[in-house]
Amino acid sequence: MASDDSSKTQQEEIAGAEATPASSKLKLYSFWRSSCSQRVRIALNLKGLEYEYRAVNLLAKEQSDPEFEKLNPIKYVPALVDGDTVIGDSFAILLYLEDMYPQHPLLPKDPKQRALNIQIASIIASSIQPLQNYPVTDFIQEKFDSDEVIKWIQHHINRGFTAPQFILFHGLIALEKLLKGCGTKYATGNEVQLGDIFLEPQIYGGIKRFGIDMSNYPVLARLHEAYMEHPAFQAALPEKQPDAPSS
Ligand SMILES: N[C@@H](CCC(=O)N[C@@H](CS)C(=O)NCC(=O)O)C(=O)O
Repeated sequence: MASDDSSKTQQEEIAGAEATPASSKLKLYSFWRSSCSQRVRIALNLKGLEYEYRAVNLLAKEQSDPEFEKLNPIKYVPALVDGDTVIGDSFAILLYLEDMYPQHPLLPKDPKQRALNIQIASIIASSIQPLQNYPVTDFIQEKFDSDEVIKWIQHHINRGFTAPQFILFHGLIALEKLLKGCGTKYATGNEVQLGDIFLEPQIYGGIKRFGIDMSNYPVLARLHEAYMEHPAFQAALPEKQPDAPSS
């Protein structure tokens, strides 16, 4: 689904992106291991949208390249270029895609279900992922040793999955308990929706990178298995991306 144009320099690619007419293919600036990029990859796949994959190597600090900074002043991936529209935040990108490309809707019409999806997304985007981001972990690593860094990340991922922020808007039930009761294939229904798009990259990264024990979260563990069977999620996996290391 994704294509890589590795023959060009990043600057040439960005210059190309800026000059691109509105009708041409979407361009996603992404890093293979970035959970925020993974969210957008899942949504693009779900909506059947072809895109060019523009790798930004976070480990080589390419996010600080002045040309990339023009696209996204906060120097984070992902960034999406759609003609002359440039968006540099995964949540904003997903809402933009939802408005522009309504096929496979990500947000249900029912206000409660809609709020639940946004709540799941917001908790992950605001209260979990930012605490494991490189600027934070690099700072901690400077101050402490690497064992302390992994403990910090595990603490915040665990806390995020069970903490009071996971209380639903219409009742004081934690998200894990509510999802336990829902019995649908995915978090908020039998179709993949916005909440799922945020959940899976967080769960996947938690397992693969941070050693989170999912047996503490049976509902989330079951959902993870369902996501792993879904082609849109499979194609968005970190190791399937063109910039992923081969080994
Ligand atoms: N709120 C932003 C957060 C983006 C973000 O934190 N991206 C990370 C990768 S998942 C990043 O680019 N980090 C760059 C860095 O750590 O310097 C979004 O959802 O897009």
